[in-house]
Amino acid sequence: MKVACLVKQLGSRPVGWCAATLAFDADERADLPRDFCDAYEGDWKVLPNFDELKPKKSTAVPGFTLDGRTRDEAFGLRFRGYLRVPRRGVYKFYLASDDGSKLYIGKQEVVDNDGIHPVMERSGWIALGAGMHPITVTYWDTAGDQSLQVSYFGPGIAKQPVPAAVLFRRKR
Ligand SMILES: [Ca+2]
Repeated sequence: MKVACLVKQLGSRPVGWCAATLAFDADERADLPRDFCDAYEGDWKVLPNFDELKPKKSTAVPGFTLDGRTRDEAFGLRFRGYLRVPRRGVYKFYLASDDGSKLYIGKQEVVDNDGIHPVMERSGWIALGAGMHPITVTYWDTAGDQSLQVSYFGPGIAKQPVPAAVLFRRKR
């Protein structure tokens, strides 16, 4: 596979392949995920399983920001939507967070930056087909400072924060 060779040349371990592209018709698409960000409250030591928790609030924040949180300590956020990538290729995703965070494309965990720590960046690679891919970012903070930045790098895309303009939801 060409893409696998590229990853090998880059000297990084690929975390998985996501060749399947979720195709949306243009009229099935809406720009802003209205329930893009679910906010939770709890005093955890690692990222919780948000599937087992009831969110306190769901909001349509513009991208991966902490604006949807309900308080400044002992809280968690889960962002879920679809990411549009323009070209087939290998993409690198970065999470810089205080405290912990993870990023998934589909069910594939691409970046694991969990743990209690000051702002720290970790990254991971994944091969993506052009089009829409389900993206999930989970984040939590126990105390003190809090921050989250989700960035990516790929064919024709210099490393930059993932902009809200490439995030979508399906119309219901
Ligand atoms: Ca903190």
